[in-house]
Amino acid sequence: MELTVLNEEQSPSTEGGCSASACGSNDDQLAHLSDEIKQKVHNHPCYSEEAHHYFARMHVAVAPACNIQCHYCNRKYDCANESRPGVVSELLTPDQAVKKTKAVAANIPQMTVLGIAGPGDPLANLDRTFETFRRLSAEAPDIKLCVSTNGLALPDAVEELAKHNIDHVTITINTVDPEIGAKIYPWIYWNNRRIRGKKAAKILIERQQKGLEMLVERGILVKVNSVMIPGVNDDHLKEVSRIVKQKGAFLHNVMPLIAEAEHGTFYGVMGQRGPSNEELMDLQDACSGDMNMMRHCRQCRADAVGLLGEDRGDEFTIDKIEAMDIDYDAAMKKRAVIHQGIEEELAEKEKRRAALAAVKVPSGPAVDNKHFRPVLMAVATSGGGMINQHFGHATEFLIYEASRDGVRFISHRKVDQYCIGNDTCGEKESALAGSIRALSGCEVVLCSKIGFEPWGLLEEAGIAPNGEHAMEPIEEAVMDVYEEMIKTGKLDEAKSEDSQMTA
Ligand code: CLF
Ligand code: SF4
Repeated sequence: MELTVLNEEQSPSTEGGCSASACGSNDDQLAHLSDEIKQKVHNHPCYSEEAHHYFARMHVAVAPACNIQCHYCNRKYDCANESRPGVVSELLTPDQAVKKTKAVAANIPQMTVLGIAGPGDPLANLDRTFETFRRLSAEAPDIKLCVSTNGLALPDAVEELAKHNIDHVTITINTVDPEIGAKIYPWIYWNNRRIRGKKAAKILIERQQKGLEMLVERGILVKVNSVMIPGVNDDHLKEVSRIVKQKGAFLHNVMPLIAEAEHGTFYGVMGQRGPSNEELMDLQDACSGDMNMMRHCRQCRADAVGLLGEDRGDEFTIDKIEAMDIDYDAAMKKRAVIHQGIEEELAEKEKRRAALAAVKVPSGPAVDNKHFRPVLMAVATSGGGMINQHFGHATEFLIYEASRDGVRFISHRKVDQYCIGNDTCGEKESALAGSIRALSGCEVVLCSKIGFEPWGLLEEAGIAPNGEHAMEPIEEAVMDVYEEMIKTGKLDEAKSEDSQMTA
């Protein structure tokens, strides 16, 4: 079937707790989907949390103009609906974009998705966006095409999107209430007029909802992005989640507002704050009863290249691409072999996971009927679903929660890399202190290796460094450590300390 509204079989469990799919967990995340939808998402790094460890995406910045104004955006920078604010991307012509896509696909065979996400709104730049898509769907048919939009021009573009086999569309929907919308969007440019206030927000909301319905009718997968703006739309986003799920959206990505005065945005200058890690996590949990949540978004640049969280854009500047001679037919053959290898690895991983799940961990007379609190663990990884990165080389940590129900992916936290060689750990004190602060709430950090100095500082901060699971699959290692904590009574102790504190 084409995707319409998720039916009972497909939809994530809503029976309280934390269903695998609803939480973006690794636990057989795709199992509840039809084969056709699995085919669409299994190698899309944004639509599948599992896939983002293995498959890469790239963006081409072909779309400079925008048709609305968001209070968290400064037009000098990329569209903040998908991108981290304050970032400027290299603008390309459609021809350069096609060359760049083929060059990246040939050199990074794990790249499966080409997205257009700015630097303005792709659908406010219809000619440039569709020329790029038209050419790529003909010349590079093994690449999935993806687009992200504010939705204002979407209803008029749906037919053309469907024609080019664009299976993945993101709409940024921050509200379904014009009162709230007027606090986020000062104006829209619509039918050759600038419209302001509630009237503008009402039109934008109607166009977004209509676009969503039209895409779903045509079987196109829709991801909804929402920027969480404390005090403006945070309480309202659960309602947004409910409505877009009801209309058939596949995934909801609640992103934190990033507002800094130096970005020159209205919110930045006015001192509007973004949410804390905890506030974001709580809202994602609250929304997850209603739909699949994305928790691994990295708010990429409009010219990002590589695995989510890494940026290899410097290897593919226009000068460098012009000097490359790409035989795309040969590249497609090589890509197919590599993709097949990854699929086989994923199938193996799935089997191991099923075997692990069958042995309900941990169990036995010593632990049965006892409550053990969940534990957050940070993981340093450079991809492949493995613990394979030195603590000091990490620019981000993936955060997992281990509990007796299993392991679930929670979020990622960015840090400054402080170690540039094996002997330099600890030299840049402030970056190290920043990393430790970023890991607050975590009790363990798993990495392939760690220096003496950070080891001591982490321990002082109450975070246990662990290098014993180097080169092991993440979820298995996280569960092993959790089991060990139970066996050695660490969770008992913490529990009794907690109860003493509350007594
Ligand atoms: Fe790009 Fe967006 Fe397509 Fe992904 S990104 S257009 S859906 S291919 Fe992904 Fe980047 Fe988050 Fe976007 S991590 S910002 S959600
Ligand atoms: Fe900026 Fe994107 Fe909003 Fe346009 S849609 S104003 S580019 S954040």
